[in-house]
Amino acid sequence: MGRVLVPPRFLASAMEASSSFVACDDDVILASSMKTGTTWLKALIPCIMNPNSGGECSDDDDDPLTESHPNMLMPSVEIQIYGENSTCSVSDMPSPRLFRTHLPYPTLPETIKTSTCKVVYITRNPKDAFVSLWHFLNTFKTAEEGPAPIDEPFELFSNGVHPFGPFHDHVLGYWKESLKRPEKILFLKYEEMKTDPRGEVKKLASYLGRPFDKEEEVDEVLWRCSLERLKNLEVNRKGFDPWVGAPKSSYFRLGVVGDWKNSLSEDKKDRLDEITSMKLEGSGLEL
Ligand code: PAP
Repeated sequence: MGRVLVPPRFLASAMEASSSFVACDDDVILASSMKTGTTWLKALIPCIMNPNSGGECSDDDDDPLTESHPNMLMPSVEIQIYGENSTCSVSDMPSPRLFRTHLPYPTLPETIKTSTCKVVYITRNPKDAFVSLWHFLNTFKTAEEGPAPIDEPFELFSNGVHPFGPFHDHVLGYWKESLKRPEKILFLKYEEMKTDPRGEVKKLASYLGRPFDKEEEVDEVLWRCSLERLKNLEVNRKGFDPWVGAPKSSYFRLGVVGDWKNSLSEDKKDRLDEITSMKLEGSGLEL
């Protein structure tokens, strides 16, 4: 897998997924680098694709989000499907199947690229993605240990040592492909979703071939998938993700654009901004 860094315990399953997963034409694949707002999409996409179960105007009883953490609704190809404790069988999944992946574009299973399945990519300002990751990693620390100092993870992130490959390379891989094949990859930014959630969710639904008929449906889906609602659902408040071992609640934190300001020094901000402008130069992408 080239120089892509995969957490050691997921290396075998990531390689297996990369070489063995066979996509169907009507699959939807959600791709992202870590901590870019994927969980919002893990809720939105199932809601849009299955409007009769928790989508438009149905009550909480029919809403899969009240029963399952969003990680369950869009299982990860490299961790949940091919991982050691896999409980998901791809062949039993009803169509259209919904998956997510953190694999970088070059290592995506070939049939994801060659079939007509749709890929939704979400990204975010690297400073916010890094700070979100740091908070997430701290949820593995005990109260006695306290949060890890930010310097070391910052050095690693800045040097491209990041789960599933350097952040900027990950984004650029999908960005370049989305320019070549906009019908294949919908490229979304977390900041734009926060600024114009209605517009972005309508764009997402149209791309998925499930445009909304009524404005009320958009409101309903946005409410069902809102951070405030998901954070407070019983199913997301207690227990641990069985694959990664993280508290289920750790996928829902602040959701604020620019939260990096509360954790990064001016020096760190300048360093990451410099790396970002150097990496993205000439790509037409701004983060
Ligand atoms: P993952 O890579 O482990 O799947 P991911 O969901 O991409 O994580 O990132 C988590 C971020 O999305 C958190 O951001 P924060 O740390 O800056 O707060 C989390 O709060 C945010 N998030 C999760 N669910 C939602 C949602 N429904 N709406 C908006 N933001 C959300």
